Amino acid sequence: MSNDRARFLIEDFEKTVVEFIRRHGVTHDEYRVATDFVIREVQAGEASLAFDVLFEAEATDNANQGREGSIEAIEGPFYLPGAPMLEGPRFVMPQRPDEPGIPLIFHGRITTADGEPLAGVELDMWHADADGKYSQIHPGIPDWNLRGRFTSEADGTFEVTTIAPPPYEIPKDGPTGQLLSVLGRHCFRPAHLHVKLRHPYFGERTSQLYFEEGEYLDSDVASAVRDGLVIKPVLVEAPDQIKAHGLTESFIDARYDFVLSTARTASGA
Ligand code: MBD
Ligand code: FE
Repeated sequence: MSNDRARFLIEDFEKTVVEFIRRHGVTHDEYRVATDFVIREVQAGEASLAFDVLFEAEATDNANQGREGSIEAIEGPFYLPGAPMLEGPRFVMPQRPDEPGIPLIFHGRITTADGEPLAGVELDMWHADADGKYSQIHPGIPDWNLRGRFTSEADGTFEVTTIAPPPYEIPKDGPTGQLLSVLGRHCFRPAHLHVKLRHPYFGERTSQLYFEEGEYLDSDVASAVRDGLVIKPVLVEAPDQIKAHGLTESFIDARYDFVLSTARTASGA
């Protein structure tokens, strides 16, 4: 962000808040409740949770405006850089030996808008465990559990084995949970996988995939579900398929094909 842009945004933000304070006759006590909220949220380890829930989808939609290729999604508050690089040939997300949850195979293909396969794209994935908890955010989970990086193959395909995440519930006892309770909203996000893609030419893209017919798709507390991000989970029970994927029980197959492009669409500026 340039200095000019920062100055423009900060000044307009200031003006907007000043008008808001006047219009509603905000008292000093009310003002202090608001600033204390920001401090409490950070102190509670919730980072940008409340802001991401309320506003991040809006900013992400702006970023998607007029750009060709797969749309981007909100990052959310729980991404951590530096996740382990997974060892092939079969990529398996870091997990406990007794990791609860139904196995999930997430796979697909990464291409340019012209359909050229993109090899060596780094996928950096993170998601909640079967209790709806993220490692290094919620206590009692090994550091890099269900966080890992892997790469696409020469033909642009990728495949990783993990477990299916459940819907995510924002902790009700923290500042963000309290705020949502004042608003009379539930604390749930639909089940989702977070993944960032990195490529030397196309740069970094942040995606997030949801599952068709999952709970809370229509009432995501973060209002972040978009048509282009919902994938179809297919339960696979055939013993030969289970074996072929190195598994011992039925699994969910979920596919998403990424298209990377730097081009602007006709509707874009
Ligand atoms: C999450 O897991 C998340 O992705 C967002 C946006 C907000 C809260 C928890
Ligand atoms: Fe999340």
